[in-house]
Amino acid sequence: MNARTPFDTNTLDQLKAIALQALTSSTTLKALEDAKVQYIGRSGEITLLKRGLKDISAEDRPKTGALINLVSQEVEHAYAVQKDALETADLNAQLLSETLDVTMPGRPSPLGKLHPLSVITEDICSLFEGMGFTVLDDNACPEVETEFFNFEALNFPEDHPARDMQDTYYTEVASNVLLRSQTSNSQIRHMSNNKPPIRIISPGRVYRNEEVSSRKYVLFHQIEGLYVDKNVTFADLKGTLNAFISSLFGGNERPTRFRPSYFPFTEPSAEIDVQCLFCQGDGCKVCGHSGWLEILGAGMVHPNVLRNCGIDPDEYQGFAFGMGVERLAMLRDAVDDIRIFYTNDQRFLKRFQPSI
Ligand code: 2NL
Repeated sequence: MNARTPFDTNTLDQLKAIALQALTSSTTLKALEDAKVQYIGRSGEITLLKRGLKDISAEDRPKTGALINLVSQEVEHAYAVQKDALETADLNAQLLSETLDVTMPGRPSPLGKLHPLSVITEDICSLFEGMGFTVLDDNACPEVETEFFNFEALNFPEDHPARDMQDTYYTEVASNVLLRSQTSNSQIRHMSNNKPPIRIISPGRVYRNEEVSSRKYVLFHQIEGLYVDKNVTFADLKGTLNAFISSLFGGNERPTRFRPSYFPFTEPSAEIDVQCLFCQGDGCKVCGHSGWLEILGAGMVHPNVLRNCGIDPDEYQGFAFGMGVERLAMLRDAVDDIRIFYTNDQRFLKRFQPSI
């Protein structure tokens, strides 16, 4: 009996057609792998046919073997082609989903700004630095201070009204401990520890027990300045402050007016007005129709103050001055209510230019 011929070429063609169909219609790599396993995997239908060759007569084996190999190669090729196509499609889909349009505008991240009080404080300090003054580190000086550094060293008489409970915040720590009402404490400490020549600027926060209004608040910022050396005169004071005022308000020389005044810590003392920035002296609501705005207090350091700090007033003289930062910012930036500086109202803060 002839060895059986399990292969009928029609069956082989059908198997090939089914396998090719299964592979080429796979739309995912998973389906493709499943089809591969089913037909040309280790126990796949075509693989099994190859294994069956050993049962075929030696006579038919080469021909049948060649046929099966041909089919197997075709199916392998179809698998490789489809695999390549699906992998390329997957990659394209991935690239598409990860596409970045580098020309798209970025999401804006709001820029922080320095507070207007910080801006004007820096402006003022750097103007004085340009004239040889050194800015004292406000963090190095206490805001909770003793009566000695806030009043006594500054030649305030014991019964001076500024020492009164109405103006100064006293603490419950001790009867002589208070919140400083001016930054002079910083300068007193500096003068006590350093020898002339002394040229310093002391910015900082000060407290006064005021009735709150659009012009007054219970805290404000002050910048004081002090120059102690041999042969310092009132002319030096005038020259320095006139130069400062013109630089701060910009442009040409601004007319100023020095009026006699009184402070316990300076003698003689003056209050300094600048010609109104809004009406140029013609008179308006801001300057109360006087044409002048008061912006500074100043004077020659009182001999008692120098003495209190261990400096001989016969050898050294000095001038000193002080200004309210809020008041200057209100004038320069046209702000009509001091309280707005402390509310963190974004509509107000956004008026000012980004500082970084
Ligand atoms: C002000 C007016 C002033 C001073 C402050 C001062 C400091 C020392 C000695 C002498 Cl250590 N004087 N400071 C002088 C005159 C005026 O401040 O701030 N008005 C708002």
